[in-house]
Amino acid sequence: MFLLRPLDLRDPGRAECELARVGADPAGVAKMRDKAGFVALRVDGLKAPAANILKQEMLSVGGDAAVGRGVINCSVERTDAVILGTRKQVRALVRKLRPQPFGLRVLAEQLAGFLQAQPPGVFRWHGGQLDLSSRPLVMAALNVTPDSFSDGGDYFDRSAALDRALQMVDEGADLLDVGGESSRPGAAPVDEAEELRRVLPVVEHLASRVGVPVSVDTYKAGVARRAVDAGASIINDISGLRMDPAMAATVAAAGCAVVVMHMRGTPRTMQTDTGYDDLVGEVYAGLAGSLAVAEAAGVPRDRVWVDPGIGFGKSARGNLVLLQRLSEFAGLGCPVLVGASRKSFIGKTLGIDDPKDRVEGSLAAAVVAVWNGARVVRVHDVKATRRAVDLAWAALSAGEGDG
Ligand code: HH2
Repeated sequence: MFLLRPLDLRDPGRAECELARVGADPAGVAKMRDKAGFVALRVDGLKAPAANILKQEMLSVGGDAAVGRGVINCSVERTDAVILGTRKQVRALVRKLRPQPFGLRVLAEQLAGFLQAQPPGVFRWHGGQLDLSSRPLVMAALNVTPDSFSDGGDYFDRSAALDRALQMVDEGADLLDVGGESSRPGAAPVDEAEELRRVLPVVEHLASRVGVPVSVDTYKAGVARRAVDAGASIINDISGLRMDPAMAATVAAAGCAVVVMHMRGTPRTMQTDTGYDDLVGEVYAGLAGSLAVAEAAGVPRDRVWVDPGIGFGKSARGNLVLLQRLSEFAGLGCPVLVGASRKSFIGKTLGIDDPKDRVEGSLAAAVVAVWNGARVVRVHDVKATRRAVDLAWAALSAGEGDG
């Protein structure tokens, strides 16, 4: 009997290490590392002739591509496709597709971009930056509202909000997210004047006194503008730049960073229909649409975080699926933020009604999120989350020593 064991070589660095460990020649290691990483890529809306060429070329390099069955006799005009192969095969495909017609040159460049993409190390905006490479960031939620789903009324009083903010920074928050309107399912909108009255004094106070950036949770361009003037660095827009048509231009003009989150409908309507044909595909397409809005308004992509919007128009099972498949959102090329803390899917899964009693479930969700690529977690229980995600990060980034 031989000692036969599986290896997890999705990470090219780990692949190099394992190939070198059996004594492979360094030149061979460089050639083989891209054979270790398997890639599956979905591409939507190919013309039928393009799909035929894609399939043939992928087969010719030893991989494959799944396309709609009507492609072969051109009984469909367009099809979606799934490209299956190693990184090396996809690299060869890029070379083969570049001279081809039917839009395949564009696809070749997109594939090349995907192969080269590196996770962003530093997140910059006009006047500030955050390091994304040394640990996951903890964004502390500070709800200056009477009715937020888990802490409504706790920090509605200004001095209670300020005390809590300082406490959360002490506990390890990397940024503070101030919100003046609850977005819990069924919540009614708050008018702009009231939202400003709640949020602005807190932002002003914190921006000059805490050493961490302040973000503001709003979908209203008017609130965003005043908040940035008061010292906020990031706008956290749960509508992904869609509810207020002036938001994208406001963010571009302010030079601040922005979180674009996926939500179907509005907080008032979002839980009426939580069914999707392809949940991850639709959330991904929605976020890609938000990125296009940002780009068209002149917001550079490296100033944007994306967020699949846990709890915003999704079923409990849908939220779990989003956590499970979170790594797919890395394809958007922006750092991924996840806000699962205390949400009802945790209550439903574990049978816990009181949102404040959902700490362990929230920590598990934060760890799964970080494990699957989230660089920022938006949470209420800062101290516990800091420890949990730091441990997850330590395990993720542990080197291959003797230990
Ligand atoms: N969740 C909430 C609010 N804002 N922003 C982002 N980017 N991602 C989220 O998941 C997210 C968010 C809901 O939580 P909370 O603010 O605590 O409650 P409420 O909306 O009731 O104030």
